Amino acid sequence: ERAWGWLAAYRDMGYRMLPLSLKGSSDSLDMLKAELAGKTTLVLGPSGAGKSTLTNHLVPGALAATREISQALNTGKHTTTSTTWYWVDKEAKTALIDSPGFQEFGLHHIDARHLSGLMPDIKPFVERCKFYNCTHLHEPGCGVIAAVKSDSSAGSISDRRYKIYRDLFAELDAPKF
Ligand SMILES: Nc1nc2c(ncn2[C@@H]2O[C@H](COP(=O)(O)OP(=O)(O)OP(=O)(O)O)[C@@H](O)[C@H]2O)c(=O)[nH]1
Ligand SMILES: [Mg+2]
Ligand SMILES: [Zn+2]
Repeated sequence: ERAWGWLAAYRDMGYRMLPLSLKGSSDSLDMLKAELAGKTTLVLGPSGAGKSTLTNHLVPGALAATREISQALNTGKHTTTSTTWYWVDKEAKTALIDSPGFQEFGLHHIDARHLSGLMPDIKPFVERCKFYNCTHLHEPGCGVIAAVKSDSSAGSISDRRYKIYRDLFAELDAPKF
């Protein structure tokens, strides 16, 4: 329930969410199958997220190795070490690509000043900023900061998303050497 709540900001941005439980039967897998039909899909996520488990559910005979997540670290163990293309159907129209889990998702090709324009929930408020080169971190008259403080559900930005903006900005703005 908590994870579903965290994802509300993404649902509001128009991303479709399918909750899946791969242990025990689930109807949601049928919805996913319908969604993937006729497409090539790359399965992405941190180690231990269940990418190979999902692959084995969708591709009978895939025999992709899966492993318990580390009790000590509560993270995956990088069980999958190479990227593999599987055909889901005999007609070879639907494909699934299982991939090794990532530890870090690099956005280093992005300029910190362009970040706000790339976040769909933050972008609409940028035009309300007083300064054209606003970083949305501390400036007076910032439309983004106003939207974070706003209570209205329509014209607002969630605290969690704004924190992600600030963390990414700091990371992208840090000296590279
Ligand atoms: N309870 C539960 N456990 C799951 C689910 N999906 C996967 N698991 C378990 O999570 C563990 C890790 O799953 P994997 O499929 O190996 O994860 P992965 O994303 O392929 O990991 P890497 O190959 O290391 O990137 C296994 O013990 C799975 O049985 C799920 O929906 N529910
Ligand atoms: Mg795997
Ligand atoms: Zn601003």
